[in-house]
Amino acid sequence: RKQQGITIWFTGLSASGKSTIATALEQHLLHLGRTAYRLDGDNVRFGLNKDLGFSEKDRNENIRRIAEVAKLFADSCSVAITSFISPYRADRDAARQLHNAGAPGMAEPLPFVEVFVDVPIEVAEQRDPKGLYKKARAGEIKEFTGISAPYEAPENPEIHLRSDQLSVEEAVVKIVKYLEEKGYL
Ligand code: GGZ
Repeated sequence: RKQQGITIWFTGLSASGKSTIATALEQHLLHLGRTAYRLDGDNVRFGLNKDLGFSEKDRNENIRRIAEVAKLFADSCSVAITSFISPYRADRDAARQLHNAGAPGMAEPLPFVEVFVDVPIEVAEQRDPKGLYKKARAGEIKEFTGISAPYEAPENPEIHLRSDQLSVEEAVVKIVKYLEEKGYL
């Protein structure tokens, strides 16, 4: 049976734990024998999207391109795992719509699973692994999500993780269970 491709779309604040959980999920899927590929700031913002910054317009374009790339991976039967703040609901909904429309010439939509990595801003700010919240508070970084730029929380994500109340392993198990129940794995 040909495996079905799928996009797993993480969203959440800086330092919410998106990348940690996404990396652990990718490892888990690879061990299961699935082809999985993670798109994140390190492999997208320094390459394909190196012309983009953090204005609202640039973030819209960042997410639009990432959605297109994720769809291509999903269309190739891979599990595309995206790990970006993706703060605007409309951008995430457009990514979902793109997957719902399916591949060109294909009737089937590509499954799209939105994973909200939810932590209170106070927790993210306390973690501050790169000192970015501190810089944002000091006005050294403009338009920083949660401080001086908006984060529009998902209203109806497929999966809602309180990452400060779950271990990374528990978060992965929750996602994998959902994927199994849906018959995506
Ligand atoms: C938010 C910023 C900003 C501003 C730099 N706002 O914790 P990080 O460092 O590793 O993750 C953040 C990353 C956000 O990039 P995304 O492509 O995920 O953002 S979006 O989806 O909104 O386009 C943070 C760093 O880049 N960073 N400046 N102003 N995060």
